[in-house]
Amino acid sequence: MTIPDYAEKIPNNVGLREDRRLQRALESWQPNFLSWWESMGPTLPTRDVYLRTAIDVRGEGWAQFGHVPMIDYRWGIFLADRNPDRRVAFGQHKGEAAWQQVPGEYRAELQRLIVIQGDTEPASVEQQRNLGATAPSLYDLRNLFQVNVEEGRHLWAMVYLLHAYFGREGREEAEELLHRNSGSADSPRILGAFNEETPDWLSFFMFTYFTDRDGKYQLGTLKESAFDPLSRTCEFMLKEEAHHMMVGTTGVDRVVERTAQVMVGSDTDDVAGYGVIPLPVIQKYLNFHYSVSLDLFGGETSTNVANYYTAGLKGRWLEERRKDDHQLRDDSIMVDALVDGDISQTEVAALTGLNTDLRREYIADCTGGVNRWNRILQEAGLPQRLYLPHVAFNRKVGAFAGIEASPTGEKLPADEWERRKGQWLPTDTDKTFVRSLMQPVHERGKIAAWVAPPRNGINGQPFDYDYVHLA
Ligand code: BYC
Repeated sequence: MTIPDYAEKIPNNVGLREDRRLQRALESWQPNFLSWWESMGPTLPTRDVYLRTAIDVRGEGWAQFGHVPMIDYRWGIFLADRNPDRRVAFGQHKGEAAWQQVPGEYRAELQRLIVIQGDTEPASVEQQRNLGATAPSLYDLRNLFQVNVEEGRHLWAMVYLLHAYFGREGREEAEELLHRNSGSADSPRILGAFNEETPDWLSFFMFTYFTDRDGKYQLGTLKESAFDPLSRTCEFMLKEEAHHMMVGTTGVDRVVERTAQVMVGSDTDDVAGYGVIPLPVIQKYLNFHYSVSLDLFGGETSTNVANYYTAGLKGRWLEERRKDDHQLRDDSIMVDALVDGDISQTEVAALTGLNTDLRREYIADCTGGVNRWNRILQEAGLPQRLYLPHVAFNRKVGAFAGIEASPTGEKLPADEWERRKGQWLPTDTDKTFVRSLMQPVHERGKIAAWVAPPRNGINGQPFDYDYVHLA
């Protein structure tokens, strides 16, 4: 079961060959996926790319590297190994054997969770489709494409579940995943952040830091699911996701590092004229991507999430390490709220506050990135620091959706927000400036002037390796 079969049209470790109906259904979805990839995937023509392909689900040697034309990438279906003794770790079914099939009473909710997760994967490929044309180096270009093919594989992961466990409705949802498009007026992607543009590489690094990190946390909670195939799928996706996070973390590191170098070298904060991105602009991009990613966790209180938890569909981050009864019927939690119109907190049942619980885990993780970027500034001898804006800043979902707040958490009247928002969020001028720096560097071993080179190459290769052959 665990060794993927690469002789198959669809590489997989789920024994697809033994289930002809399912195999035929997925094989008829495959050309639709490929035509979606051709029309909505990366636009820069390439001959081949140095890509990682999953070949096993276990241990160190789970992937192999090699130059492959992207369209020939072996998108496959890989689930982590099954633990035959696995038990449900939380909710009303705690202690029962994990489910190998979808219980009828939870069909609609599970399908909805899988569709929402599945919808984000192709959305991000669509958002990033034009970035190849302005890549700062071949190393970065290769990382972009690696992220893209793996998001494509994550779509396959969700489509497999829809086809295998949700019958005709599941197959219809799988088609819809290819028909909705990021930013489309008629049929947009489901969640807000996935309809925003990723027009430049600073946005890409911020997206892979902040928005992919939401993916890490949501996949972490679905990995706890009582529905074992979903759990095993997410477990393997998280392995691939670590690279996406590395691209974001080190991408922002390298932007901050380069800006700091020029600030020190030219003895000024006003470095736009030197062809690097000023710290206040980096902060505005951070503010934007962080706040739209906070929205992805849903409302501070949600009966949906309480039901998902009680039913065993979606757990908490690191559920099994939590020291409580894993049912939470009598527990409470403080959540962010508007109290008498003021930004404050209120106590609610722990179950309805689970989106807040997950968002807090995420925020703590994001703090790690900011500390890291501030260390770069500190080591350069600079007094400036980056920060995470307040949770009420620029929110469109949840308790603070109806108000405006500054990055330090003061509630603002609408007219003051309108007047001052350009200090905190990227303005058209900022975006035009950042875009003006995005001149492609597609030459081996060279890099754009606004970003520092990486400390390490990919898979032990040097920075000046021929990571991508353009067409
Ligand atoms: N935009 O009850 P509430 C990733 C809707 S990223 C628009 O608080 P709930 C990736 C909500 O659907 C991870 N609508 O929500 C990253 C609900 O609608 P209905 C993706 C939103 O259900 C980078 C209503 O508002 N995975 O993998 O508790 C690259 C009330 O909301 C938004 C998942 O999200 C929004 N931002 O929580 C590639 C996991 N937020 O029912 C990939 C699956 C909420 O009233 N999804 N709404 O029509 C879930 O767990 C939950 O559905 C959510 C929302 C956390 C998204």
